[in-house]
Amino acid sequence: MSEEFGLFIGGKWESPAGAKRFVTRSPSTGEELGSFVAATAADATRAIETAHKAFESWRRTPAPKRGQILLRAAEVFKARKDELGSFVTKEMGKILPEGKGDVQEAIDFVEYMSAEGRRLLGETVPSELRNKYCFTLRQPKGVVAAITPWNFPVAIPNWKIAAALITGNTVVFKPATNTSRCAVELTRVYEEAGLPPGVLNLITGSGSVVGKELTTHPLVRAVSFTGGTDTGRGIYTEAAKALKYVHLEMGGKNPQIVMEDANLDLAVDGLLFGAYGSSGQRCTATSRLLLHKNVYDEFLARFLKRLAKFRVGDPLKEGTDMGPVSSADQEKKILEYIEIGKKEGAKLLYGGKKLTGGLYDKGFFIEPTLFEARHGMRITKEEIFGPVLSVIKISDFDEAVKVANDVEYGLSSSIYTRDVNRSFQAMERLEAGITYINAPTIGAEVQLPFGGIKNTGNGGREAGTVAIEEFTEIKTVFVDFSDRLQKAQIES
Ligand code: UN1
Repeated sequence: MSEEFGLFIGGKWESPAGAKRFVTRSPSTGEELGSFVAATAADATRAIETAHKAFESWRRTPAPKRGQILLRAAEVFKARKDELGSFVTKEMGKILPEGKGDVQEAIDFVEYMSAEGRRLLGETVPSELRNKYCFTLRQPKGVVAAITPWNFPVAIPNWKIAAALITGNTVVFKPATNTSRCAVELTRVYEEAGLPPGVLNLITGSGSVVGKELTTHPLVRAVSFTGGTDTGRGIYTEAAKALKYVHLEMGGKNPQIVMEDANLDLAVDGLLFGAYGSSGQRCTATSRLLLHKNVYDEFLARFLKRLAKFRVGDPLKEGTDMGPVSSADQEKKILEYIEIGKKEGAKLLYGGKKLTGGLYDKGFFIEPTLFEARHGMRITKEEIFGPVLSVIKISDFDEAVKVANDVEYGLSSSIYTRDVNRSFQAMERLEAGITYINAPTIGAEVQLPFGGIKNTGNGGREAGTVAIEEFTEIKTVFVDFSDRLQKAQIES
């Protein structure tokens, strides 16, 4: 029997009597990691109302004081980093160094946001009239729904939660079901840090049951979502009817361009990490290699040599390069895409199979896969979200940019070249929220904005100081100390 966990509402862990439950399991071993409440719409309503009650007092808590609580949370995350990192690895399968990296990204961001409590900058601008001041304030929106994915089960919820909390919002947190244990542990960190009751509430369970409540309830003022494009589109449409602010972070089809003058070994290292890190299950994962014809054979020879030594296995074991994919559903979808690739005539250069035998039989292990493809095939345009990379031959820089941009997404992008002019041209011309020069498509840092264009998002950014914008309203204030009626636009 798995350990049972409840919902966290109003500062209390509760297990509603007769609640339906579900378990999460390790995608490498099948081991159960906990039993969780499948929240109902009524539970979601209760969490929203509780967050709303807590809002008045939390918004009036001075932002630097809110920051102190976040700083304590960062300390607890630090103290529990190894343990939480191993929960990430156990529950979604990325290798332990990446599991710990997930937690480190949360620590970095929570620390960073704690200091924002002493800024929350507005603008002071001159008035056109005498004896009058004009400035702006940042104010919280109210109750925020954070709907988060399983691929970064600690970092991504924290991007939303810490930014929402520092700005004075209260939160209802709805994590992906298959990383509910990470979500419980994360919530406990804030509880231990002394966050007042009701300020952060956790509801576990499926999006189809509680999602509607979170996107339509009038007390929810903002919805911040990271996940699949179809779900995001649904949320956006639903929430629009209630005029809610929605922030969406969705798919990617991120290219790594390798030009003829690139440092090839560096580009090989970057590609291994970008394409197969977290088993390709990052929104920022490299899924297309756009390789210049002059170095095509040489680069692939070096890459394939490295792939032959790539170790897929137990993600908790030191030395493993890649763990399983996160679930049976993921495995099915990825294997289907591999079949699609073969049917559309892409040539399998490496991998392509589900791994079996020994420990592989207990989990969802797929070989790192490399297709030689033509631009336009489905595998070169649709997000696979797995360890499947397509290489496309390109003749020159213009073609590389054209192919890179000819997809519906625009999250991350990368170019390997030693030509400084080309690097700057790439920065300008690649249609993506993020461009790396001589580095892989993954590895964003929290003090910079994160997000994408086209169908990756709806215009907002997470992380960096722009994260503050996501969760605040701007109040414009005019202070007239002339003691008479002054008429803007009319008086001179
Ligand atoms: C994601 O895949 O949704 O840049 C987030 C990176 C990580 C964050 C990825 N720091 O790959």
